[in-house]
Amino acid sequence: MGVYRAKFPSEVTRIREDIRVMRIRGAGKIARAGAEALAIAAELYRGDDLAGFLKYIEDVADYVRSARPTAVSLPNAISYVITRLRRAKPLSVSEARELVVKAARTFISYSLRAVKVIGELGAKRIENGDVVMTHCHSTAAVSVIATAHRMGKVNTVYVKETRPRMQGLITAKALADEGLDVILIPDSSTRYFMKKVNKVVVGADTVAANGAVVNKIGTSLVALAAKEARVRVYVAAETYKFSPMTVVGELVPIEVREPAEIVSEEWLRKNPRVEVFNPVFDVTPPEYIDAIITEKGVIPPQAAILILMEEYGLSIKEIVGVAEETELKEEELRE
Ligand code: RUB
Repeated sequence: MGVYRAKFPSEVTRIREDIRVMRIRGAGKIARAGAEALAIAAELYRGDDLAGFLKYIEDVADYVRSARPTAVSLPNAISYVITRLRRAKPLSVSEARELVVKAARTFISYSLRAVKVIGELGAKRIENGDVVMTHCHSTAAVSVIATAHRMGKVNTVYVKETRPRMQGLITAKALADEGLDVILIPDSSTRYFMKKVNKVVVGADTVAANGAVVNKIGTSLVALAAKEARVRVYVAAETYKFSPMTVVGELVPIEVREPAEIVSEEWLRKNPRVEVFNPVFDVTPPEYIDAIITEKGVIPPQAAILILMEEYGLSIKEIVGVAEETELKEEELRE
């Protein structure tokens, strides 16, 4: 990445670094920060060579997109801006710059509005007196819980601490500030507390075409415990968290972070025979999810493909065509 760094304004490299080291975190926030980085890069571009500008913006896009691998919201936000620029075929740098800035700002305000709408739609699924459990820190999930609280439906929320980065503390503070009674619990107590809970509300980094949800590691265990206890599981996710690549069978890459998030480097040095593995997201299959709350409506996870068809203008024929082609290729490979 050193090659890139010299080329881009420090404001852009700072945003990418903030995403990488998780000073900016959560799928919605990193998507908005990615779009903002493109707008800043466009605004700070000096020169009047259109081809040079277009190449530069594509390079910034690649650079920012690679900050973290799992949340599809980041590449989707970048694509939102870049496809609008490509489609418009601008004739000058100033026109191209304006297109980038406008598309980025449109994405950001859409995203912020979506979180609010999700709060309102999700709160309708919460019943009076519900006790909620949540995991990690999701702005969309907090929006649902806080809105339901303002409507007088929820008072108590169990918040998992979410090791190793303890994002549960951010959620606990946000919901306590909203006036909820917050009980912060260790991750390992999920099943123990599930019997006191009526609803689980979590966020998503990526929703696959089959309705599987990729979210903070441990989400799938919450869903498993909820299923056993017959507790409903809701996922709050804006539509730009749905992954178009999964339509053609691409797997969602799961980020693995440094061992130092789990144990100190000193401890590792003293115990050289111990290996640490720190995957930070997991996949919850659609069967464990009751509904996905999007800004466009509340859908069963199996309807995720419909969101993708609408978002990307794919027809059933195209999707089936792609699936058939993939199967054919696999058969060819087997022969
Ligand atoms: C954050 C996380 C959140 C989703 C949704 O992981 O898993 O549940 O990103 O968040 P990390 P939001 O802390 O590793 O980024 O609803 O805010 O988009």
